[in-house]
Amino acid sequence: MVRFLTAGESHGRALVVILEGIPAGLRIDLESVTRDLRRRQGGYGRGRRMAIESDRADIISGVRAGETIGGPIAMLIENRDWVNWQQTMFTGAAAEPDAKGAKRAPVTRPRPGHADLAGIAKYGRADIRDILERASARETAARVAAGAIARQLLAAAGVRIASHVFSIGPVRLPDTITVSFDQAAALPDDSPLRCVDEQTSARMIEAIDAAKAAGDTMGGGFEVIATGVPVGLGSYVQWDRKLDGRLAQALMSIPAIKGVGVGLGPEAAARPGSRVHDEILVDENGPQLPLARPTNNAGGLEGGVTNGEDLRVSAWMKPIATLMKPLRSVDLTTLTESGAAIERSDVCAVPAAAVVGEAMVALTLADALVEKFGGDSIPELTDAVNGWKAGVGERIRARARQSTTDSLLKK
Ligand code: EPS
Repeated sequence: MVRFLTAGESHGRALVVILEGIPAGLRIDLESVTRDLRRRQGGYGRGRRMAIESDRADIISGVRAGETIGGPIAMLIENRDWVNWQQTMFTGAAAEPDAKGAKRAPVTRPRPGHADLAGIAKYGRADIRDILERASARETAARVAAGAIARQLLAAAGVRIASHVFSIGPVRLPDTITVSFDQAAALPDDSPLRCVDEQTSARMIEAIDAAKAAGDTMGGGFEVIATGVPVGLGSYVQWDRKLDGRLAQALMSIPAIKGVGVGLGPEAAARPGSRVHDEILVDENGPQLPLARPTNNAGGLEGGVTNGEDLRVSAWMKPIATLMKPLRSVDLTTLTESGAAIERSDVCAVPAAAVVGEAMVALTLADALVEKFGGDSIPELTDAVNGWKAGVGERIRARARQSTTDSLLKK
């Protein structure tokens, strides 16, 4: 089982992640972890915080001389901003005598759409900061570090992952454009919108600028594509083994994600079956099965099981809950109406969420891969994957040869 836990507050000292279940013998490329962290920090519409941070993960366990050794991998990502918060975010009974930064007043006016109100009621806290620090999307940096390791495990099994943004607010990539894995993978790391179409990107930037000028925020949608996925990950035999359900949970757990789709997603409900389901044709040169699918509306999943086509999952993000022109709220110290609190924030973080989406898909696929192929070391795992990929199509061919022979003998 590949699983992970994160810890850390947005303005605390650091984020921590523990990733468990990665087999021994995986060469770790730390540079590509840093690269994913940097991609997550980018995107048009981010706030001033991202100019402060320059995320880097320090590996503190589970790796020796550049290779995993089978134990839990712990990583630490420092918050550079911590120096400005030491008078507010200390863990002792009082701030250290040399603590830096301003002493901030408690936050008392919950932001509609944020975890503020539900959190304060649930945990019985007086200062909304106790809620927002952990509910902050800063936590997703830790997921991306874990996801970067999962991605390296998947690469050893021939699986690659990329993402692209298809909508910001009302601006959408035209329906006529279907984005291939290669197009998404070719997006430059510093692509402002992670959108494959230049004209649409320009309109997306305009929409974000307009929201910013109005003191408002913008959501949108992104798609994650995985290629080279072995046939047969996940299962239909029990509800919690369906890979589409597991991917949906992983993506829905990203802050502000309000909907997830597989393949065509909700659009499938508006079409007749003849325009949804992907026909099955014979193709002796198919990569895993001796078959071809002329379309991939199913997004590589049928019955909650991978079918060998590219895996395609989408997620829709609501606009960020901190508005510079605040919505009505209540000051909880006086129970009087008052504008919601304004915290420094982003106007739009959909491109960053797409990178987090890649990480969550990588972690979910790594778990499904290790579940099916097992193995405590990378050679064991890759032998099993390669044996399976070579054999799964051959078994279908052999069965077809057998039934042809059987029916000839019967005649
Ligand atoms: C966030 C608010 C902003 C974002 C932050 C998420 O942070 P701050 O309050 O420090 O300005 O920049 O995102 C990150 C720090 C990050 O690393 O993505 C929030 O309230 O969720």
